[in-house]
Amino acid sequence: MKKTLLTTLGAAALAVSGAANAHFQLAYTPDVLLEKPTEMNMKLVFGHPMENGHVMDMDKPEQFFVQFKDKRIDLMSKLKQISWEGPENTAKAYQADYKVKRNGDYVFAVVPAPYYEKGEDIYIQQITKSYVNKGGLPTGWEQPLGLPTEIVPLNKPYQVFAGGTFSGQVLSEGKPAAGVECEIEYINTDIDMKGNAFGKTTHREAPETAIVAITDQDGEFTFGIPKAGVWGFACLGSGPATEHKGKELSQDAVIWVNATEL
Ligand SMILES: [Cu+2]
Repeated sequence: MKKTLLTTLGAAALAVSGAANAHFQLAYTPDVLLEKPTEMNMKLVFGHPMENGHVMDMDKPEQFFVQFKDKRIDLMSKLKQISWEGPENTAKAYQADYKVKRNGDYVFAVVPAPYYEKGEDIYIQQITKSYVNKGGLPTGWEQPLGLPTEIVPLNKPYQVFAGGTFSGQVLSEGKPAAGVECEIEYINTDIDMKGNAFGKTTHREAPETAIVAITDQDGEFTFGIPKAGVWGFACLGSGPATEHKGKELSQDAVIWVNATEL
C-alpha cells in the first residue's frame, strides 16, 4: 500500500516536472566574446537545461555550419559523436572544433535530425543558432540565415545584459511568424567541457511552469532578462514542415544569447 502510494507520487512528480520543462537543442561554447585567434569547441546536446533533466540521443545533424560575413562554412566533417552525461542518464551528442581567426560575427547553425519523442508520439526538430564574436567588430549578427525557420535577433545576441531585454523575430520560410509560442530557459547547471557532462545539481530552483512569450503580428517577442547567464528561446512549431515519417513534426526555432552583468 505504502509502496503503491510512493510510486504513484513519484510518477506524478515526474509528470509535473516534465510538463514544466522544455526540450532545448544546445549549441554551446563557453566564450562568445573572443579577443585573440581561438581554437574553440562547441557542444551540440539535446536536453532540458533549466530543470537539468534527462538528456536525449541526437542522430547525426542534417546540417551544421557557421556563417562568417557572406561566407558559409560547412562544418559537417568536423562533427564528432560524443557521449554526454546528464544528471540522470547519458545520451549521444556531438562536438566540433573550429578555429576563429578574423574579427567579426560567427553565426553557428545546426539543423538536427528529427528526434522521436515517445511521450508525445511526435518528432521534434529544433533548428538552432548561437553566436560568437571576435574583436568586437559586428559583421552581420542581425542577418537571417535563410533556414526553414529561425529566430533573428534584434539585440546583439552575444552581448545582452541582465536587467535588460532581448527581442527576436521568428521567421518561417523568411516570413514573420505570428502567434508562435516561445519557451524561454537558461542553462541552470555547470557544463564540464572536458568531461562532456552537465553538473549534478541546478544553480537555482527552476520556475514552476514554463516561461513563455508569444510572437506578435510581426513575429516579434521581447523578454526581460532577469539574471546573467546563457538564455535560450525555443519557438515551437514555427517551421513549415509539420510531418515526418507519417507522424507530427514540431519544427522549432531556437536561439541562444549570452547575458552578463553590466
Ligand atoms: Cu523533454
